[in-house]
Amino acid sequence: MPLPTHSPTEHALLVAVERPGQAWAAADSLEELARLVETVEVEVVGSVTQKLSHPLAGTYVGKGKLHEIGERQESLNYDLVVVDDELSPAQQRNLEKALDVKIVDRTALILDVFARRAVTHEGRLQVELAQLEYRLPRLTGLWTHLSRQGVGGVGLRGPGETQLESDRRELGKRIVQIKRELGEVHTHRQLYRDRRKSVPVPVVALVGYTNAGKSTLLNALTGATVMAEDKLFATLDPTTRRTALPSGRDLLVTDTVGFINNLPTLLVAAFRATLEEINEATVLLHVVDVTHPNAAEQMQTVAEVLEELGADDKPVVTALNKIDLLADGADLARVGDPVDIASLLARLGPAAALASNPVPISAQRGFGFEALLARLQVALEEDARFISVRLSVPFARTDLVDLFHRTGRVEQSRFDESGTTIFGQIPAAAVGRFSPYLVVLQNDQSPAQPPLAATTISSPESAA
Ligand SMILES: Nc1nc2c(ncn2[C@@H]2O[C@H](COP(=O)(O)OP(=O)(O)OP(=O)(O)O)[C@@H](O)[C@H]2O)c(=O)[nH]1
Ligand SMILES: [Mg+2]
Repeated sequence: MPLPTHSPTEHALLVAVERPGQAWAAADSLEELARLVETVEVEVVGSVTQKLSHPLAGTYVGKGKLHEIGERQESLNYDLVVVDDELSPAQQRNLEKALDVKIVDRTALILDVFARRAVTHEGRLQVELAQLEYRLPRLTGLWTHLSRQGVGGVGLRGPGETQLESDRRELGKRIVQIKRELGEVHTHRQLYRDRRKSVPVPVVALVGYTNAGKSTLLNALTGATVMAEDKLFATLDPTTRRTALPSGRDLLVTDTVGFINNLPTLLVAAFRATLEEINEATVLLHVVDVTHPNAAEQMQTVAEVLEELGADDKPVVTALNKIDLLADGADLARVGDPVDIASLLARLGPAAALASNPVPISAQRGFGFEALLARLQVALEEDARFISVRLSVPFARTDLVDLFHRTGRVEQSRFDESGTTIFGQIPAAAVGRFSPYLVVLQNDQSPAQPPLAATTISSPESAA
């Protein structure tokens, strides 16, 4: 007899707190949460939101709302409640107690989606690491749950040790073991990258919100066969393939994991090695689904994650993707016209400012690739061109000093009561980021003469 392939579907009620001034409207965030829930084959039966200045420390939502959620159980018959935030262990425990139903928070849900998607050894280890780190502070809840059901414990404890202590110890041991294994995988990957660097081929990393079309673009540009699907987090593992620039020069393109609003910090930490691919790239190719109703919020999220990764100093080319969906019929060229770039950008509102070097494309239909590659070539050439500059910043802008250290080559630096002065070289493409504190000294790559009197000079290290 064939086994049933589907377990009976679980039903979920979604819960969110709407707070003033949040980047994502609660309704939009809930819509995305619903897609994530469907990804793990759970059916959404309803949603509840509450306007609060901030979620309550005890039970996330207020008493009245809690009551409402409880009452809905009868009509909606949900099996679990999914909360659109990361809950503290206490919030989760209190909610579980008050509602007597399984509570899943946004972080656990995203971890679950990742766990389903992970295929490679490294991907699996990284997800497991994030899951264990998530569980560790929440072990108390697990234990009381188990003790309620009267399972676990017997014969498993060491002498004088509670179940909780031994569970913690086991988790801790597994975390150490995974970190060691990951360390080995990462060393291997670093070796591979170093070997790649010995032949200086420029690397472009595809970045962007999940489902924006990164893998579709990689496949179309390089003939790769990475799985591209209408699914959140279709890609978890990085893939690098070769293509050619209009000049004939080789170019490596790397596809990697997409971003999402409220990307759990634990995941970013666990995937740091994978995300390193982004930091190692010369230029970032930000793929935006410009047809998505939340394209602007998605761009903002991508900008925030890039900042968190310390990759916000890279030159960016923005691919405004999926424009075929805006061109009813075959008239792609018109949507991609220079005049219409303005209307594409207008869809993004203030987030249009984040779209540096915008190029309209359709990854699926192969439209706009020529312009895209030409723009990438310019960005790569600009990045390779360093110019000599003097930067003088007040102390309030030490962020620019950091940026200089990250993007450029510091030759000399000094500081006095008015701030910091740096002499050195930065990529021509980065000049705009330092305005209005920058003076261009020399427009070529030859090293600048030391322009400071020796007595006022300190080494970059001692000035930092
Ligand atoms: N209409 C249209 N659909 C596209 C285009 N590019 C990608 N898609 C679709 O968008 C969905 C997501 O594409 P992917 O390439 O998997 O997106 P991704 O950015 O790699 O997503 P993750 O790996 O989840 O981060 C797929 O269903 C693609 O077919 C496009 O230019 N036009
Ligand atoms: Mg992908």
